[in-house]
Amino acid sequence: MGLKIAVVGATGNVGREMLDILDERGFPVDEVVAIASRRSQGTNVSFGDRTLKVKALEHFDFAGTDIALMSAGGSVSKEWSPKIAAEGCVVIDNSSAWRYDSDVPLIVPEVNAAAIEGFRRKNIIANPNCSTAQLVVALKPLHDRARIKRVVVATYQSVSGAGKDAMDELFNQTRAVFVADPIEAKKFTKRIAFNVIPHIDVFMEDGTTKEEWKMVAETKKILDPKIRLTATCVRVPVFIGHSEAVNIEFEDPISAEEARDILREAPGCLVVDKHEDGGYVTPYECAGEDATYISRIREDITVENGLSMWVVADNLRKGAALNAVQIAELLLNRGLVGNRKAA
Ligand code: 11C
Repeated sequence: MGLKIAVVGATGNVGREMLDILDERGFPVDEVVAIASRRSQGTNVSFGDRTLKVKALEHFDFAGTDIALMSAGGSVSKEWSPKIAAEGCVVIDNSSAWRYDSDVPLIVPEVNAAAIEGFRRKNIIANPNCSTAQLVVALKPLHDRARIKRVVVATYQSVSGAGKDAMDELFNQTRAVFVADPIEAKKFTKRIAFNVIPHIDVFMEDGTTKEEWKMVAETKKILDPKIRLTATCVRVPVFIGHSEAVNIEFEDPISAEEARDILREAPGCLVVDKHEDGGYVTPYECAGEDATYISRIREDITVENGLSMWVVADNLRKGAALNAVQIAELLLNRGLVGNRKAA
């Protein structure tokens, strides 16, 4: 028997991707329900070759639903996840609302699958921020081999991370540049077309941004609290795909060649690292793909046991929807869902 799955936030960038991925991966569902705010009630979304009519969150009874894939933002999740979880439906939440709660596991299946058992405490599982997800997939196998001490990362994040309106803003501004129309910036603090903006999410008191803080806190929770990490997060005029320039210091020696071999075998990783023109992956090429791509692996001789590399992934997939569906698969494979009677 298949499961009953609700996708909450089904009309957004990530919600639509969740529906596509459930279908693509043949997730065993008896029923998929598309849910969004009252504003979107009655609109249609696609699930494979089917069309689902969107239901309003406020009117939906979650009793009898096995898993809710939530991508409706932090404040909706804060209010609704505990209510949904109390109905016996496991919530896999894509927002930052629950990530730092010690009673909620923060899961990247390739990295810390065993921690999923902790979901029983609140019936909620958190999905990490997109920039963290792809980073820890690439760091984990190297950490297992040579123990990471410190990471310095600069991100190049696509506008889709900021939602559909942000994608429209990049499109409209780019067009406006070509036809000499005035440039309007609403979603971003400065013009994003033909520009880069070193600011994602709100500023913290110490001058870092929340996006940078999340990378630190989430890497520690998912991978190892001893890892020291510093990030500079930058928005770039790319529609889909986050890129990261990563510098790592290890406790033990590790060569670029060994790192390449380890990453070639690592779950979720794909190494494309030819030392020639085009022998690396760019975000444009990773859009629509599931893997975390790793290129430009090289030794950093300015520190003891240092490596640098380039990590790229589709932020809507591995950074959000795919990771959430992989968590649902993990629940299923471990027999942690699917034993409920339909309401
Ligand atoms: C961005 N990483 O690119 C953000 C989007 O905490 O889930 C995801 C924010 C989050 O703007």
